Amino acid sequence: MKALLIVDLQNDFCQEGTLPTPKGDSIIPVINKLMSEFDFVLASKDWHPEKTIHFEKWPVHCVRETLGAAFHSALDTSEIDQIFLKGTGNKDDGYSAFEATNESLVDYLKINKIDKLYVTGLVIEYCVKQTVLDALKYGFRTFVIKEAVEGIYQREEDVPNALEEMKAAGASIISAKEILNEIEQ
Ligand code: VGL
Ligand code: ZN
Repeated sequence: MKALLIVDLQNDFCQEGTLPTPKGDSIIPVINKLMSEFDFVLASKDWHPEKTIHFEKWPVHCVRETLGAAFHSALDTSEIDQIFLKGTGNKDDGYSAFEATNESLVDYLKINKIDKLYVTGLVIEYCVKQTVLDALKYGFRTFVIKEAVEGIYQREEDVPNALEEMKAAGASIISAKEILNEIEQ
């Protein structure tokens, strides 16, 4: 089985958010188009309490139940099978979707016989990267869809470095076009 995982496509990481990715909104139509090609569509949310040590490192973002933590309104949420909430404690960062506390991502993947995980979303240097590295550690075949991930670009080289690190760990960096063609054939 194949799953599309959408990491943290929440208002605060989109262009108008408090921790914005300059081009984050541009990946949403690509993700919407990809959804119907997968057996499962999964999404993570950064879901912080109001007070957390995480906000000593970052501007306040994705406080649970606030508009900033909601999915961007352009994202088609009707296809999402399960949401994984992470960063829920007041002492953890919770970058990886595998650290979700409402539901275990690794158990969900195993129970549903998902062996291929296609990762999309925000932000590539942190949550996308940590999720991909964890997926590889657990032994899933892991793909990163290059037109469907974006970064905050604290430094220009951070995004290419993150891609390289994921690739070196065993991830396949693929194009959305390949998936759409591959499945249409
Ligand atoms: C993220 C920084 C802080 C992310 C979350 O979703 O990548 N980055 N919290
Ligand atoms: Zn966060």
